[in-house]
Amino acid sequence: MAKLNNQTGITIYTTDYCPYCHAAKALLRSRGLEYNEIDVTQDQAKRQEMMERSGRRTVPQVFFGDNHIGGNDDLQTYVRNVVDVAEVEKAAA
Ligand SMILES: N[C@@H](CCC(=O)N[C@@H](CS)C(=O)NCC(=O)O)C(=O)O
Repeated sequence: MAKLNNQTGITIYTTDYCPYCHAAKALLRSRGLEYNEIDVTQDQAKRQEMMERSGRRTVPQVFFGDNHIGGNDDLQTYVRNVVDVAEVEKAAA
């Protein structure tokens, strides 16, 4: 499994006043991961782009490169699993 800190080009589609968006961004920041935020609150074209790329209508939607991770709940699970694998590998080394 890929190491989290090797992931590049993180994109997160968000809107204002969205607690799940804030939670997802806080998690990325807590891991030292930079991201490109696309605020679709007033931007219908970008919202359409998000829906086409993800097949979903809710925000946030997170991509690592072109790889669709999902919403905040998916991101939380993904990050936890990657970190767990890294820790297991370290312990086993
Ligand atoms: N389980 C989703 C929940 C996302 C969610 O409900 N987002 C709200 C905004 S905070 C939303 O997009 N609501 C609009 C809708 O449901 O169409 C996640 O973890 O990302």
